Amino acid sequence: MSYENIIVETRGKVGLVTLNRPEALNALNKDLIDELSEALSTFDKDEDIGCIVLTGSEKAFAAGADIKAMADNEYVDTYLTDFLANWDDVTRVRKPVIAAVAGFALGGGCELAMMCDFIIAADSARFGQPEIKLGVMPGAGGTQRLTRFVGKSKAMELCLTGRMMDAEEAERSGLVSRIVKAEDLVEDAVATAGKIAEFSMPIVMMTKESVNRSYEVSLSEGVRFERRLFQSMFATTDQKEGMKAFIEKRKPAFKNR
Ligand code: CO8
Repeated sequence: MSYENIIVETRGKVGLVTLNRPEALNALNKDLIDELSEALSTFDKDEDIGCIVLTGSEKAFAAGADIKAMADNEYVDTYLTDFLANWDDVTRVRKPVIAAVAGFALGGGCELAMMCDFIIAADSARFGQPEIKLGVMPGAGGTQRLTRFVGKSKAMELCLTGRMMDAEEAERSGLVSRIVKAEDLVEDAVATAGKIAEFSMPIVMMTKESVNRSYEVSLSEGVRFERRLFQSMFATTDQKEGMKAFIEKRKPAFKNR
């Protein structure tokens, strides 16, 4: 498939997807989301790819859903077509997806970043859920995921006032894993992804699955789920190799088995 709204590249074992609608600060429309879903699913199935990075431009990761494209939508049509239903396809990707965010990550852009497994922010990054200013509210997980990341008080304030927070506030409140210089963002995210891609793929995927499980179940169920997965890892060749390599003081050669 050829893409018009995203750029898709591979860097070693890393799949890199760059949102590319510069004329609209990467505002998200149906075509872009369809292309993104296709690209992510292709990388997810590709055995040579171990981790994915999703990024935007220096000015904007994404300034939200495309306001011009949805301004005239009618309720019945949005209901019948289940508008936004496939916008969270990124959460169904089984390999890790890192959001590398510079500039604006607003509305659907902030929601898209939060659907990824973790966020690395450039010092220029600005996050917010400004939908309230448009007479709507977040529609792709903003009220839910932001609350889990930063807690009720800050999520409520951000959603009710529409104010933006800068990278430092986002890091302080737990939304982003760390901040890097804007000029180093993509390189840093790709290097981080490359490091993850060197580990055993099934173990990486199970680790992601287990962390994500913590959002869905009680602590005791989550711990039980984790323990069962941990036990199952002793059925893998990579567990044998990883521990043997440690004892023999050498680098492990994982086989993804
Ligand atoms: N939709 C459409 N076009 C946009 C958007 C957008 N969200 N954001 C910016 N643009 C366009 C502008 O209209 C402008 O185009 P033109 O030159 O043709 O007028 C161009 O991008 C550049 O923008 P600005 O001139 O406004 O640039 P500034 O640097 O002055 O301002 C801002 C940057 C502050 C980011 C400003 O553009 C802005 O406030 N944008 C809107 C932000 C917003 O309200 N986002 C929320 C949208 S609603 C939403 O996301 C609902 C979520 C639904 C679920 C999504 C699931 C993933």
